[in-house]
Amino acid sequence: MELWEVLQVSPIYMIAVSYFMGNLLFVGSMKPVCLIVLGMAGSGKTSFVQQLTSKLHSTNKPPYVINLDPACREVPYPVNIDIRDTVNYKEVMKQYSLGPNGGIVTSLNLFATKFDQVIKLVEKRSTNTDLAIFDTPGQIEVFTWSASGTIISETLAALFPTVVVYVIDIVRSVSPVTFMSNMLYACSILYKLRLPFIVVMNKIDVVRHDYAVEWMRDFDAFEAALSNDSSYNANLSRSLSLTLDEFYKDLNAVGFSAVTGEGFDEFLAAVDAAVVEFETEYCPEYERLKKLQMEARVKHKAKQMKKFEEDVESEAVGGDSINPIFLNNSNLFSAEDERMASKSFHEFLEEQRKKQQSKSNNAPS
Ligand SMILES: Nc1nc2c(ncn2[C@@H]2O[C@H](COP(=O)(O)OP(=O)(O)OP(=O)(O)O)[C@@H](O)[C@H]2O)c(=O)[nH]1
Ligand SMILES: [Mg+2]
Repeated sequence: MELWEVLQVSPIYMIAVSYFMGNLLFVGSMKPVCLIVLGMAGSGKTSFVQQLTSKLHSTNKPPYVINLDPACREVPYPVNIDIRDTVNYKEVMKQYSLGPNGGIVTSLNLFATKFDQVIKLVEKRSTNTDLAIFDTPGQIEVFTWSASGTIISETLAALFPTVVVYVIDIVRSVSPVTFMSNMLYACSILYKLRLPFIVVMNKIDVVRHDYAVEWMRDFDAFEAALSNDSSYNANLSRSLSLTLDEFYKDLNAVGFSAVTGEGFDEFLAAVDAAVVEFETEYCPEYERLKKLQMEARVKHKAKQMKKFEEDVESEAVGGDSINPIFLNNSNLFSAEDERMASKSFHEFLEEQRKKQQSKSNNAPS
């Protein structure tokens, strides 16, 4: 049965479940660690997932792998959940008259409405898998700046230890300006998602990543690399490098080759450290934010209740000027009865008077 058939639930149900899930506490590290693999187009995300999966299979710890790229031609690793089984990317483009990027965003949005089912499937594997790996589309902004990306990352982080793996192409980053652009993007994602972050410097079989590590540790080295370049971009990179100092300080970066598998052990060590960071820093922060959100909600409710009470009160006070009108006529039926009764009495008197008069007129003189 295809996942699309399994996932026949309404978006409202999904939102309700997500809300419920979001209110659950992450309990211990018995659950698989979720790795969200992000990176610029062609940086080697899919190859990285492939290498990681093959290594983990060979150590008898097969991961649970989810492909979130609806537009990829083929998936070169054994995939457990494939977005392409759920959403027909080409059909989405056709039916919604979208281009390739819009098609990817919409496909991911459609898939996000079914994400509670993915969570259930990952949870089912909790006992026999340590890692759940999410391969994402090449158009990085599709995941990082879309509603679906936020739903997916926040839902995962509410339930599992979740780590962002940012893959950079170390071959294409030898230019300091390109390196800086890549790092700025990484920094923006870190501050947006606020999850433990590992930078994977991929393709070290072609170019060693030592130069990048040096640039991150030593501003003078980066400055020296830029010395021959006086363009606007170079000047901007120079100033930004100082700004990114704080970001570089605690950054977990490992060299990796998705072709040879070099860097696998260092990467696993980095994941272990990231999980500790998740438990010690992210979870308390998540709880703090949740508490703040709850407090804000309670305050908002109290404010609304007060406003409601004030409205009711002002209606009652304002009613004083109106009430006398209504009070005089409060019982319209009895008032009318009284009026009718008094009218009949007058009539009665009038009749009596007339009778008396006619009697006296008829009386013999
Ligand atoms: N030499 C070398 N080539 C690599 C490595 N990783 C990936 N590649 C090559 O880089 C190209 C892009 O790799 P992919 O894995 O498709 O990259 P991706 O980030 O998934 O690409 P998109 O999903 O399109 O964004 C392919 O030709 C890979 O063979 C690596 O570690 N070393
Ligand atoms: Mg890919």
